[in-house]
Amino acid sequence: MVKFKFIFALSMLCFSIIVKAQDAALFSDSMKKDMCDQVKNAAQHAWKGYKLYAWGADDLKPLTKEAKIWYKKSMLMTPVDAFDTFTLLGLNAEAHEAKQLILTQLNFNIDNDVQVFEITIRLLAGLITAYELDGTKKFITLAIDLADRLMPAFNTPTGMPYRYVHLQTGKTRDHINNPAEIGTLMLEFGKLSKITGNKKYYAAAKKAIMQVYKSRSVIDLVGEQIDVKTGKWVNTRSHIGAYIDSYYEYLYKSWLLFGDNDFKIAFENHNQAIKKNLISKTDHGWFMHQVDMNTGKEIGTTYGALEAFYAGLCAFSGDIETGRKIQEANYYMWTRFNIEPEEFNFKTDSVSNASYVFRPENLESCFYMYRLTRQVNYLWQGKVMVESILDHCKNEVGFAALKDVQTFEKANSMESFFFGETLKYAYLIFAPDKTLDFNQYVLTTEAHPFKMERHN
Ligand code: DMJ
Repeated sequence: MVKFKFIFALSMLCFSIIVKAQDAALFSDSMKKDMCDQVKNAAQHAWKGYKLYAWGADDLKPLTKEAKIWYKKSMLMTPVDAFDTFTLLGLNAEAHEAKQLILTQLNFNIDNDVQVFEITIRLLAGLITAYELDGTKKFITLAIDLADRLMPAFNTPTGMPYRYVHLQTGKTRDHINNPAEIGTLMLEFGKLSKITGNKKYYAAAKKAIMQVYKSRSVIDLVGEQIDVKTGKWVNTRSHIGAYIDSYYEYLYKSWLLFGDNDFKIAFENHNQAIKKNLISKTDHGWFMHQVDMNTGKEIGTTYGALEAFYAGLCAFSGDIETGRKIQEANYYMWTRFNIEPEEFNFKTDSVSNASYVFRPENLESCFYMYRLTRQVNYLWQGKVMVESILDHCKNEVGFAALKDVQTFEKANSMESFFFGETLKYAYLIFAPDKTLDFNQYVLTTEAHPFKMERHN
């Protein structure tokens, strides 16, 4: 037993020396270029599969080689999410094909109710960025038409939107909404006001996100679900994961994009409360847990792929040290289970949801950490994460999500955010800074870059 312990300790020591040496090792320009090329090849491979088996649909189902359509008619989720990624990656032929498809086939006159949040972050954002990058007027005409069809969702007593709205009739449904789906409209609707000069979009989205802020608890946290008719919380679980995450992200980024101080004040109050109430410090880095929004009492120790975004946001908003500790936990989560699982319990070290659906947040934080610190260990982290996705998710027609990261069993899904976000961050980690200049662009929650307004 003593001998075993000695061998174990020795091998751990060797392992940590190798990791430290790797951290310090030079990551040469040709290695960066190789990573960029790998990502470009992956984007081309996935697009080829979409073209062959799902042309004109929302997504490709990579295992059955079928088209997936979200609603009654395709809204071209994949081409719209992918267009700016192709442009940034210099994949001009692919960008051209996506553009032609959008300009000739996209039409929002669909007899269906749609989820306001998903349609906004993928389509409205994608079209706005396409317009800013490419200048073709039809992109913004489509964006305005879509936004006008979504606007009835905001007609509630509180100004916080319903979750669903019918694209033809404006009929709404689902009055129990959540901070992420309410708040993560601000960049898109606000930007549309700036582009068109019509203030109604900014006003509606600001009223909605600020209403969530006004509903915060005495300890400056928000819960998981709120009734948009009454303004009452119906679920007081507080955390930085699903249903809340990008509400915080949009407060900070809305301040950056529009220079409106109300967003800054709100973000800073929340950010302090998050750091005070939600961080669990462990030997593997700092994870984030769940509490009751009113008392701050811990009610869960689940962490996962979505939560990983906060390291980047934290560093980007000025606190690099906390970002660093959380990214350490993010990377632990990734390497502990081959590829990060959707959720695991960081206290018991056990997986509670083993899927990997191409979530980009860990790569996103790695990108911010590298850009902000220039520390080469983030390039090594990026390499490990990106290569594990490319190796284990690839099939003959594209890339498939994983049902179980522990067995690498594949799932029949290739989400449009694989193009919009995952491949984009994978590329940006290694690409020259000028590919995306922090001082000129703010990335939306779906990683669509919006040009910054000049504000005083
Ligand atoms: C994306 O649609 C967005 O990043 C959203 O904020 C969260 N979910 C997915 C990616 O995980």
